[in-house]
Amino acid sequence: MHTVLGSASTKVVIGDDQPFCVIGERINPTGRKKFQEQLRAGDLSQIEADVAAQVEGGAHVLDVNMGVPLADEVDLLSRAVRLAQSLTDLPLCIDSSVVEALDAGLAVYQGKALVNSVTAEDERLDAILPLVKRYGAAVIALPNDEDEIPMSADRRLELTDKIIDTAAGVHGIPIEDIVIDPLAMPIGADTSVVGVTLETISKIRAAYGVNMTLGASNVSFGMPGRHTIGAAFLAMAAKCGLTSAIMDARSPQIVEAVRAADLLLGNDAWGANWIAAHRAKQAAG
Ligand code: THG
Repeated sequence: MHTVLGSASTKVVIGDDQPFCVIGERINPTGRKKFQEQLRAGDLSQIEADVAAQVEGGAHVLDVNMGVPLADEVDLLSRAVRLAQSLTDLPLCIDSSVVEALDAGLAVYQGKALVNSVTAEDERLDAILPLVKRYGAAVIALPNDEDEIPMSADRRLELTDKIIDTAAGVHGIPIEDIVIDPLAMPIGADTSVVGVTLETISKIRAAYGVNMTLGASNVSFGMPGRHTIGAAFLAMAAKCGLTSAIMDARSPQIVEAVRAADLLLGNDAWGANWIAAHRAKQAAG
């Protein structure tokens, strides 16, 4: 199953026979006080450095999130999408919980975007899926509903079923344009939560074969050695069937972990990508 994203000039394919897709998480003010203040003042200039660092780090897609308290997210997100597209040919993942902001971002986007995200809540499905369909985008969907973030893989599977029925069956969105987020939680809060995520990935892969992505940084939140944890997690998740992650593309440790996972899982014929990346690193000194 291939999810094809695009900018005006570049296509990116997510799939289990493709290199693991790195979605750079960095154009996001969460936890960044200075960036938040700049955005509140209408200054988007930090985005230039964030785009450059993630392209340099090997991102395939860039997530753009302008969730700043007390700011006009509709205006910020549409400006950020235009700015990011003027700086890079990589496709974008438009990340907001505000429906009007998603709409504004999609309206100015050139190409086929990834919408981040919808949940299994009826109200969210009704509001967001028509946008996805109208703009011909792909969408990330999270299997939680108004009642709960389920802590069992089987309940997440039931909600995935509801999402796919609604998106594909009711709204006519091609199943390959539905990317499920199996929900990654902090290991520091409860050491059983990542096992549930891995089980969810395996079960969704077996039942639907759809592409999946998740917020990889969630797993290591609050722990020391975040990148080591992220690297180990992503390699395991790739083996279970995860085909993409929203992750810190500036971290060589986690980016190299997914490139190594490609090689080890047979998604890097002759190790060509692995060896080319090694040579490029040597050449760069
Ligand atoms: N699933 C989906 N989308 C998502 C998430 C998810 N989008 C948002 C988030 N989770 C993924 N993006 C980020 C972005 C930044 C950080 C984590 C996840 C992060 N920021 C540092 C922090 O808060 O410590 C900021 C560090 C700094 O000061 O620079 O960790 O799960 N579908």
